[in-house]
Amino acid sequence: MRENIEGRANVDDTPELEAYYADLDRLDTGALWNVANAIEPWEPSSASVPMLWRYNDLRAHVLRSLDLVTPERAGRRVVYLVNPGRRDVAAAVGWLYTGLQVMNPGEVASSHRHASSALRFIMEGEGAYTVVDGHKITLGRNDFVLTPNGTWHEHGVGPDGTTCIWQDGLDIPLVNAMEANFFEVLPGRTQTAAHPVDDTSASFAGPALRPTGTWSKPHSPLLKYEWAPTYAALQRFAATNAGSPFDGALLHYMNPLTGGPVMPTIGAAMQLLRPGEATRAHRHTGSAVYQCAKGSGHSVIAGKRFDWTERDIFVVPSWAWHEHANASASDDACLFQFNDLPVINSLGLYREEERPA
Ligand code: 1HN
Repeated sequence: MRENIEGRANVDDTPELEAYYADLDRLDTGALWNVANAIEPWEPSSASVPMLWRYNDLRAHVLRSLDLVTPERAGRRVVYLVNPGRRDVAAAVGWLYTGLQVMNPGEVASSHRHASSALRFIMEGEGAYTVVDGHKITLGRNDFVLTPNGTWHEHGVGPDGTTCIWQDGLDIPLVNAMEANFFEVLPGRTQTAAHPVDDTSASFAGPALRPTGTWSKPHSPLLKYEWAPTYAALQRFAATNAGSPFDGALLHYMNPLTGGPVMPTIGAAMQLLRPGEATRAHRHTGSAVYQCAKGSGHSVIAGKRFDWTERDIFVVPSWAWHEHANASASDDACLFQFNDLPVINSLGLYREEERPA
């Protein structure tokens, strides 16, 4: 029985209509009323399912790849996370890709650039670095680094370092959906460092101070957001502000020149849940990939509970109800996230609701 709702398609099949549809199909056309309800849903209905990947389950398999492939042969040694509803586009959620990359001391993953934007969040190991458009950036635990759209980038671990694992985040599925992706390999494999090490941090990570000069690129000139100042800022914020009932104390990583997101297509944030803090549920358009950077707790996503601890990765699909809770009564818990909110916002598609009590 079809419900007869005014303004929604409600046409019964008759032999005449069946014949008509067959004729339209032969002309590579179709009757809108047969698909209108599907292509114009009442509200977003994500193909992505809420997921959590336990680091404890993944880590050994990530390390196994060290003996199986080289960065030379594989390009990047990465185990990527597949959402069962988004396998066809290699997304972890929505139009966002994520994976775990591993490198041994002394290895280099050669330079390339692409139209998709990327980020890294450092999970373990010492001595990792990334070179972005000639800027060499040293990477430590819980540091967040950008390799924006079109920038040459290579990674490595110094000979005195240890095996390093980091999370990659990219908008590859989105850029492919837009049929706008390009990929190039740098002749000669590696860039020559054109600037002092960590110079973008020296220039742009000051306390709300910026150097003279202009910057015309659409991404943040600050390429690395270090953990220590991020955590210190979160602690100060959490001690003096109520924060959000839905997110606790959440700070957005920002382009220091605009106050806006770090890249045009990917936003990122770090949130702190105070000891014992449990947030209220809300839902909004836009997808997010989370990594627990500190502590432990759980999130309820679309009615399903996911317990997380340090380094676990989970996803919140667009328009899914979600709430977070810190498991500890004495320690704070921190969640890193990257999301597609810059795209959602710039297209005027942001919508948010709190769950009725
Ligand atoms: C990429 O460039 C990296 O630079 C990692 O480390 C993962 C996945 C898809 C496409 C490009 C990297 C990637 C990627």
